[in-house]
Amino acid sequence: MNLATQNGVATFDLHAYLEARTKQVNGFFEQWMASRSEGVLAQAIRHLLLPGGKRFRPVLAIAAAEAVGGRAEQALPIAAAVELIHTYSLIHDDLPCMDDDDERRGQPTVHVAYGEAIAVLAGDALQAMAFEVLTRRHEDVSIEALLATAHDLARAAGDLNLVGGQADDILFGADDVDAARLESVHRRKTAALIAVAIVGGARLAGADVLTLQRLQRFGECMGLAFQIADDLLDETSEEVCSSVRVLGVAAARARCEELLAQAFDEIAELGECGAALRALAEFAVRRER
Ligand code: GRG
Repeated sequence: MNLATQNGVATFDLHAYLEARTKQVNGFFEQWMASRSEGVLAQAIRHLLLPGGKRFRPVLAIAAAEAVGGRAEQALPIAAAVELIHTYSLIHDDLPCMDDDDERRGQPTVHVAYGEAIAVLAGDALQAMAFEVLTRRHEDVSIEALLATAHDLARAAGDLNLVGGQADDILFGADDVDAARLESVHRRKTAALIAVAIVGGARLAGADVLTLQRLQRFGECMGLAFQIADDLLDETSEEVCSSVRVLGVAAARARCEELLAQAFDEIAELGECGAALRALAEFAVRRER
């Protein structure tokens, strides 16, 4: 376990954990993408996928597998698949017909660098690639767990969650959004994908049903808190579904803390094995990027 010492007390070293697991995820993508073509579409995909962002979702999948006694390698299929869906959603979200953003992670967005048509296709390809990487042959992972995880990922990415949440986000006017509708959009647009990373990682590592149910609730609370923290980082945003616009800064902060406490409660049974997941949940709420 990654332990550091603070005032003589052992604490979880999140920095070292994030660095090691992110390296593992990046190594996986580098190797996997090396086997793809060198054409414009592959370049557009690489543009956002490599070197990538925080890799928060894949690291969560790995942490969940390890929390239930499994190994990082068992979680890699869902870790990679969720990151591919996340990457596609960012490419499409930046398009002129959606948020119309020119920059992401300090770089030109994919449509600025490669044109709108290629950006749409890069997103489409990434969505299919997610299921390709998840469902190929894996050692040490049961077919039943893979099938259930593929089903969960399809639900998290489709009309019921990611795309449905995005549609409501676009369709709602400022007067339509109260606290309940805000949370419903955030649940579907952000929390569902985070939860499927966690539950998928644990399921592929062989977790029992009760643990999976707890991890699902943990993921939902943490995913919601992650989105509120994101809104707090962008305090001046006029977005219709911004927590700061709908709730105000103080209430958004309070809700974030409440969700973090609830998330901790959900995985209390994991004890020391849940140290990485707790540290990641705390990071989701207190991060500065
Ligand atoms: C276009 C189908 C479709 C969906 C778009 C995910 C999404 C829905 C839009 C992206 C914009 C956004 C603010 C989404 C909420 C989720 C979120 C906080 C994304 C940012 O995730 P990070 O912080 O990003 O993990 P990095 O860059 O670190 O990967």
